[in-house]
Amino acid sequence: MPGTRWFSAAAGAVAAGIAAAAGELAAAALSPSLSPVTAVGSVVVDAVPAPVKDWAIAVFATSDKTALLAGMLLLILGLGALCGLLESRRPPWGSVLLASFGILGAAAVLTRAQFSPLALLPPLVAGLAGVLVLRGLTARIRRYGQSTETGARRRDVLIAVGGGAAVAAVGGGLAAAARSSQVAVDDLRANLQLPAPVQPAAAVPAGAELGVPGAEPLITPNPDFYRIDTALRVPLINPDSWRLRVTGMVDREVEISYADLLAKPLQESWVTLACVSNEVGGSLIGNARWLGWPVRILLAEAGVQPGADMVLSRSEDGWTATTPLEALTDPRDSLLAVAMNGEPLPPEHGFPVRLVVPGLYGYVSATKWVTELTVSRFADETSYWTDRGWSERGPVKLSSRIDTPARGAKVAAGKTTVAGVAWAQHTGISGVEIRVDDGAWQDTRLAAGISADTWRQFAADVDLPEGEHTLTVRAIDAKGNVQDEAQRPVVPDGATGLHSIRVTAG
Ligand SMILES: Nc1nc2c(c(=O)[nH]1)N[C@H]1C(S)=C(S)[C@@H](COP(=O)(O)O)O[C@H]1N2
Ligand SMILES: [Mo]
Repeated sequence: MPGTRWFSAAAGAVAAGIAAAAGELAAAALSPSLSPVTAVGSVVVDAVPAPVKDWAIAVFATSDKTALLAGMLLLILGLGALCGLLESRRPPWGSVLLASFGILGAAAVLTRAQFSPLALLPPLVAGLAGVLVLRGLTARIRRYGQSTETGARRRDVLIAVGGGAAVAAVGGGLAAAARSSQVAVDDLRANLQLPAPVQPAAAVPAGAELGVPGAEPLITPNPDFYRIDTALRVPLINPDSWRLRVTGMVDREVEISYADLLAKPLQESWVTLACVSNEVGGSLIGNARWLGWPVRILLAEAGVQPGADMVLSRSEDGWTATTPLEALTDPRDSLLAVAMNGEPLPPEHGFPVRLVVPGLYGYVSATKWVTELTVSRFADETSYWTDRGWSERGPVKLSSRIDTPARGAKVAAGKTTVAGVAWAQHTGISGVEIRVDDGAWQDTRLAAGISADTWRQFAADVDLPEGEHTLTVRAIDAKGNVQDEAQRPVVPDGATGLHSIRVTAG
């Protein structure tokens, strides 16, 4: 039948267009910092030789991205047309080829620094949407090709292909709009000039970083910092329109802008942040240098009224935390933080502003994308996690973790270096001990600490005869409390127990 070939190519292009739009829209919702198209684009940029890359970066870096996007769009539609032709001649190979682009997209996502498991979904959604549309359209074209009443069948095909093209265009437009607001905020963030702290962070003492291979670094690089939140998409907040309001039991409500905040005398401190869901030995903990303004001063400006004992902080996406008032007003310098390790807060860590409270688990204190502080009373209000069975109070528990050797590792018999971290935020660590099997507790070399609010590294050389061994660690805090060895689950207020690992020496 004349024209079926064109129809097949058009059907493939439409299917690919819908696939791309679906993938980008899914990414806008699930993983704004990493979409299938950007992942594939970045892999290509990484793979091409330097001169081409320089050219590509120049194109990317200037605002002339339109040409590049148009090129990618043409490529997607062209490959789609190929899939359409293949599907009409040799089904199901067109669908297989289209699906394989989705899988390639997922593979590209895996290679990126911004990778998160959620970012794998959009390319798979794209592949699935593309295959469904391609199969539906191809079936219609086949019916037209085999039919005698070609007029009605032809109209059917035209409407389906045309409708599909419209869906792809609208979806693509929406995805592009979502993307451009993301890019706008990214640009604003990248071009921010942060003021120098009036009070810089304590210098890291020599010897605080033991540098034992396999152990976590003393300072967690931002891309490696654990991320925990309920936000399905990272809130995109333009710092120019961000406001923080102080409300509730205060003498006067206060509202500050981002510019107001940056104009305050900012200070920097090292704080180890931990999640209440961190299992003994887990990795939901990280240490960073935070730049911010003490919440204490803001609350004093608002004038806290007598009777208040709690501050409810609310984020742009509605999440809430309830923090004991004294943790925000005592000299521990809880911060309204704007920067992490010297750069504006990464979007997923609360850009433009978050709370950082030394000594408390994140769920009762570390509100990201914070927009409101309501001075209140524990008797009057609850928050996101305290409504779900978690404890009202969440002081971080004394704990320690073995980083190296890894669990289940095989090591050479003889001397082995055991190293890791211990923390007792806002109290400080005074010692860490290691035990081999049921032996006596042995002292470890405790690295210098940055402050009582940060974790400390330890290392010890232990002698392991050939065979299987259990290594156990325990910490002692600055008040002399020994880490609790009773095993308790993370609910309702944080796990206890000692971190033990099995290793084989041979
Ligand atoms: N807006 C918002 N802030 C939040 C959360 C959240 O779900 N939403 N989770 C909290 C929890 S439970 C923790 S442990 C810390 C984690 O901070 P991070 O993702 O920067 O490591 O953020 C806290 N702040
Ligand atoms: Mo958490």
